[in-house]
Amino acid sequence: MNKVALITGINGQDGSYLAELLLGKGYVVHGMIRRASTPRTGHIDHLLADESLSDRFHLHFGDLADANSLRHIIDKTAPDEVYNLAAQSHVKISFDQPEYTIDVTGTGVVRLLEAIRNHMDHTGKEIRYYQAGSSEMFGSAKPPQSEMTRFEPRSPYACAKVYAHYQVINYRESYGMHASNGILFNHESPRRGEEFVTRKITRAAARIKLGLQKELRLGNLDAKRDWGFAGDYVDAMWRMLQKDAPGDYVVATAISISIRDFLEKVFDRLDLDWSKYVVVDPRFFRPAEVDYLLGDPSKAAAQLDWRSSTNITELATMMTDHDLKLAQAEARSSEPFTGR
Ligand code: NAP
Ligand code: F7E
Repeated sequence: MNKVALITGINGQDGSYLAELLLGKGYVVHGMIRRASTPRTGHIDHLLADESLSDRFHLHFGDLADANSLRHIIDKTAPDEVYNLAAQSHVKISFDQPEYTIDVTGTGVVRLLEAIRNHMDHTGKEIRYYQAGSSEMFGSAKPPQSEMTRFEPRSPYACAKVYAHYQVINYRESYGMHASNGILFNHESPRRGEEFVTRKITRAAARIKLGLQKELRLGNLDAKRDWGFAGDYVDAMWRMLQKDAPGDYVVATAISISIRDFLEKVFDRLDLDWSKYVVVDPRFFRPAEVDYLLGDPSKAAAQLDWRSSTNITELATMMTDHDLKLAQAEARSSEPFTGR
């Protein structure tokens, strides 16, 4: 029998990589998406178009803000594993929309856990749960940060993730659920949303190279992040749910560099000097900043046999080369029509 997984946020960066991973392992994969006026399935269109997957890949409309939809999807799909990747995931936007962020990213987790608990009570079936926790929860805690480090959150997003983290532990301890928290440090890819800093940089640098853009406006260049490749990180999520016992795991590369250093890697790849194009714009500063994140993934290495396989230079190159191709296509499509 194929295992059945439900992924919330399946059309996001991580959801699309996780869907590929699980389908490759023979799972039946159900994904939850929100209705949008313009379809947002770009990252999973190749899976939807693959006829060989038509009996193993299904989408359902639902929302973490809507408990009924969650109950309905859990009852209908009866999954063995639930990966909760959905969230309002942008830290700066969480300052503009704190209540909404807390409702979706925090309370939404309880709605989903209740739907799972209810299904388990009625059917006797075990459902394993993965929660997409974040290094943002560490906030201003001194690096390196591990599972033993105290959370010092610095944004509504981070506070909502801390709340969700403890609810997962609460469901584990109160109801014996196999519920695990991944504490994932920043992970990026060519599928990263364009409003996150790495992708904003690779998109802009490639467009600058081809004369499609003149400058790049950014906020704080001094913050340091431990950036890995999303394709590596979804494998750690899966490994957590294959363990006999649930747990909490830091997933990181153990290398941290600044935005400034990342800029240099990307612009160097394109033979450009970043300092000629970057403008620091206070509009992109945050009310409170997280200065320095550096993960200690020793527990994941020892207990999950997981390791990051893509270093930051390889990641910057992968994203820059991808975005250069996008910019080349854009340049071609904006060439004046010659009639030939
Ligand atoms: P992402 O690309 O922003 O994807 C988030 C997904 O959540 C999207 O599919 C989005 O759907 C969906 N979503 C948003 N609000 C929803 C709602 N109310 N109900 C249902 N779905 C909703 O994020 P990601 O980078 O893949 O990250 C996945 C998860 O890991 C998130 O929970 C994030 O907070 C967490 N995380 C990410 C990182 C990272 O570095 N990437 C690190 C640590 C933790 P739409 O397309 O409709 O908006
Ligand atoms: O910012 C600085 C910004 O938005 C990184 C999410 O996936 O990872 C992500 O959150 C740093 C910050 O990621 C700009 O101030 C400078 O210090 O790419 P980001 P994030 O805030 O670390 C964590 C682990 C998550 O869980 C989140 O879901 O870059 N920065 N200038 C900028 N950031 C942005 N977005 N835009 C700028 O122009």
